[in-house]
Amino acid sequence: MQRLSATADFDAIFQAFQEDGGVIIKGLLSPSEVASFNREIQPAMDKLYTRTIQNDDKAVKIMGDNRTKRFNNAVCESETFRRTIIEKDLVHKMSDAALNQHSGTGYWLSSTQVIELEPGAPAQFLHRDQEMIRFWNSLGPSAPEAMMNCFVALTPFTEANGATRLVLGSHRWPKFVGCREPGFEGYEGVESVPLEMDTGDCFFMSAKLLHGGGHNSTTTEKRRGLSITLIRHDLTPYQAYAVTTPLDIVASLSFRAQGLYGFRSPHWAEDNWCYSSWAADEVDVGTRLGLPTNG
Ligand code: AKG
Repeated sequence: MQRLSATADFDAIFQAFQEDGGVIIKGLLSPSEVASFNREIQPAMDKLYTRTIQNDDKAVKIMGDNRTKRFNNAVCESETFRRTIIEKDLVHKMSDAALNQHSGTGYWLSSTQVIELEPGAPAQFLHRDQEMIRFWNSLGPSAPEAMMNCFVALTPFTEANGATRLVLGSHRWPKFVGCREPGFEGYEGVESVPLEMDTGDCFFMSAKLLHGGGHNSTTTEKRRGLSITLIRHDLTPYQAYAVTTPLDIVASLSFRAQGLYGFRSPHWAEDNWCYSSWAADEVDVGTRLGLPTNG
């Protein structure tokens, strides 16, 4: 995977993403942004439920056991997230380039998930993020991108502490078979490499690339990452943020971030007189709710 700076030529960044199925952006978050985000979410991380699925083999392979913590509500807990992280222009430029072709209805959030692997956490099974939309794999490698993951390292990512495993070139395999499909035999034995990153780096990943959380083989280190998954607006997100996010939090977000959370209706760029999906009585959702149009 290429490692580029956030200020590198955008076309070079996007070309690397398309060719390799992902690109690492060095230092997308500054050390102070990472430190304040980690501090702001820590009380919620400390209160996270203890998972009770450790005896269910299939669920463990998918979600991890009680040493894998998943936290979905950064928008409510973190001012740094609301003001800075969700406003990174590169995230929006990449989303626009990857997800806004063909229909032009834009993109919204599928999820924002902090994933912390505690010492001993088992490796996750290899999967493609687009398997969440079950038929997308059947469209093959040349299909438009359904989703894109911006995976930010909130601690160092090392092979030992469970850096995400990547199967290089798997976004171009001639046939994609989903783990829920009949006849799926798993990817055991497929060669993968660790996505080693410094704190603050971000991996922009195609939803066609096979990957999975690694095994944290250390006895003391926690590996923490923030997965921001964006999805074409035509598709249904993983997390129902439009149902669960309080309006006072939404009102504090920029217009563009309100849209990410489902509180704005997409505009069709070329014929915006047309009916839009996700509307409220044919008007913009945010207008109907009386949300402020923050810059
Ligand atoms: C997932 O939960 O779907 C992931 O791919 C997580 C990857 C990781 O934690 O490294």
